Amino acid sequence: MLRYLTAGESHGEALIGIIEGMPAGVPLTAEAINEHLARRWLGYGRGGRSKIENDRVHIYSGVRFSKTLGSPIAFRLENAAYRKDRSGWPEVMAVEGTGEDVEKVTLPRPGHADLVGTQKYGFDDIRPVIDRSSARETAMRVACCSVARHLLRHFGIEVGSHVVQLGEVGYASPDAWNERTQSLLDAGGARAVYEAADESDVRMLDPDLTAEAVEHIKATKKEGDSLGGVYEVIVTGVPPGLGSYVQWDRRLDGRLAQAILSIQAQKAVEVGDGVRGAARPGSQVHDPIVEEEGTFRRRTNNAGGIEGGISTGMPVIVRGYMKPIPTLIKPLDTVDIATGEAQPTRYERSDVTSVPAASTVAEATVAFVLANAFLEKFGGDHFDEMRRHVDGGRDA
Ligand code: EPS
Repeated sequence: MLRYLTAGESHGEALIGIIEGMPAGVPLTAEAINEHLARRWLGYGRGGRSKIENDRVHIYSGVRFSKTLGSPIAFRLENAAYRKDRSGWPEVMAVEGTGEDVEKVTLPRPGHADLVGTQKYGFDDIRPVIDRSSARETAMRVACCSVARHLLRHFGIEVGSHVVQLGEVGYASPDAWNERTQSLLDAGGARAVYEAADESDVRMLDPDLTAEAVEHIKATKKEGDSLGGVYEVIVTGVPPGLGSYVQWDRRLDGRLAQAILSIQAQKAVEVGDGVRGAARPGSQVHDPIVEEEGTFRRRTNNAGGIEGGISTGMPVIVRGYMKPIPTLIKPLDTVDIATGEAQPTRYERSDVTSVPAASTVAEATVAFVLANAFLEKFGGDHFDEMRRHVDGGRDA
């Protein structure tokens, strides 16, 4: 089983991650991970921090001569913001000392972890909550999960995503983008989808919607506000039989939903046409089964590639819904935790939207879940052993 842990504060020295459970002998380089770290910074609407960071992972263990060893893989990612001249972060985030001279943050932002986190851990300063609950953590998550993603790639499984709604700008319904994604999937699987989305300033496949979304972000920025949105993650090359209906925590759809909702600011998940399907009669929802060239197929894929918590062999499709970022320029009502006085929130550097970034983080977390389900079925201690298991499974 694959598992990973991340550590690090947004304005601390660095982010640290460990992923364990990779078979030995899998080709892996830092460059393969850095590619996805760079993609996480894509998207119009990011704030000043995007000009400071240049995320490049340093691998400390678990890889030798560009191949995994089966041992834990340890990563480090620098926070360039910490090292920036006169940033003040080394003092604010000092590991030792009393912090007497450091100004406390006492105005919790509505919608953020600020208030609940401060209450839960008994702080009189919101800074530690801000720094660990920050989506900066997703940089290390992407690094760890990209290892899983590369394992899948060796078995022809690709994960891609595109944004389908940004604030109020979006497609009328999935029918409006399905044709576009289908032609990309036919041409090059989910990889073709993410590569096409990466060309757009907001990771939307439609150029007109891209232009509209950029204008929407600009106008929202002027208002001092923030935007959420929706993205779709598609996985191609998934063999049938991953996950199971026999126990709640083995259901693939449930595991994917948890992975998406574990990403900061995600509030809802949809598998296949889940939301639309809830309003339709069953005869219009369930994918008819047909026999083609000696195998079973579904004529449609409303189920998003999962039936009974098990992959069907059709593309896996999940959508994530992100709320607007809770750090706004426009003040919101709050209460000072030091004095109990009603106050407006204070301006802090932030992004207007990070839906395009969230879509790439979702790709990574979805890859992690699928790689785990893949290892459960076809796992081995070495890459070659896995390949034998996969070949055997294919024959079966
Ligand atoms: C974030 C606030 C911003 C974002 C950050 C997440 O950082 P800062 O407060 O330093 O301007 O840029 O995202 C990242 C640093 C990143 O790597 O994605 C927040 O409060 O969640």
